[in-house]
Amino acid sequence: MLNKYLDVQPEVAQAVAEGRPVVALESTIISHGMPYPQNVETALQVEQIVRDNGAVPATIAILGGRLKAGLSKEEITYLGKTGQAVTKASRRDLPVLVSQGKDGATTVTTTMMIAHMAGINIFATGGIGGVHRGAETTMDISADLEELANTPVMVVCAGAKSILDLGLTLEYLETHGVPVIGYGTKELPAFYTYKSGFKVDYELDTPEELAAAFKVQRELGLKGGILVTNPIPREYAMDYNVINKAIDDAIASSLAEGIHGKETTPYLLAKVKELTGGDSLDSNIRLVFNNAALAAKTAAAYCRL
Ligand code: PSU
Ligand code: MN
Repeated sequence: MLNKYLDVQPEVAQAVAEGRPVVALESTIISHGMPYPQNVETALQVEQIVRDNGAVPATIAILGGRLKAGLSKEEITYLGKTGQAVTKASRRDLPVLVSQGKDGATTVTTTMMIAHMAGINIFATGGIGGVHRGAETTMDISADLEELANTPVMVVCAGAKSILDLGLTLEYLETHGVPVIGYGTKELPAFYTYKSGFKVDYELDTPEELAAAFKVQRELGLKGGILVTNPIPREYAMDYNVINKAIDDAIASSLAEGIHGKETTPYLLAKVKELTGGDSLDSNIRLVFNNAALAAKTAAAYCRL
């Protein structure tokens, strides 16, 4: 709370101090995950959905070298308009961005870190990073997994896109002791689809059950977070074969173009959207709304425990 580099918005700080529910939201999804203006519209609607479900939203970013927990509408609009020109900021980017007074859009990793510094323990997003396909040679494994292993924040997502190797991603989380929970499902959702062919560790069916598991994890003194995978509502899901063909084609073109490192995920997200003629964007927006509502209800349930 007393981190000298951290600015917590007054409404957020007050809710945290009074033990009221707060939900953290990331900003790479705004700058790198969706095009303008849908990114700004979505980010503002997500904040409203968090409020409608009983929690205070705290969108997180780095602005002018300050770690921000809670953004104004103007700050969200700035990130959305600047788009990919904002640095995508993972854990390794913080020292230089902050010391140089720069801006950064926070990934799942840095959003978890800053949320934790601000005393926020539940975070809603779309999809997490994970073990990329071909990681056995590229070693491309998202820092998001390591953060889940170490930082005590519950992350509510819609699973992970099959731009990743979902099996290896689950293995990595198991090795690091991160519980992977299916919300109302025993199967890992794959972001655009509610099916992936992979099982989750546990199915829990209510926000109260999610909150209780998180509470026990904290009280046992276990380090690390919990990953809640919340399937996209069926009416917004994409056709399994259509989306997987687009993902396979996107990966093939990333290899042909020699894309690597931090560019890989934004490249694949943009390519999939292009290949599906934009259909994937509507699904993407709907699943983020769904996750925001569940995270807010879970934050409220956690505060009642
Ligand atoms: N996956 C998605 N949508 C996203 C991201 C991942 O389906 O917006 C973003 C998140 O911010 C995530 C980051 O934390 O990409 C992971 O990037 P990398 O794979 O470079 O670690
Ligand atoms: Mn990577």
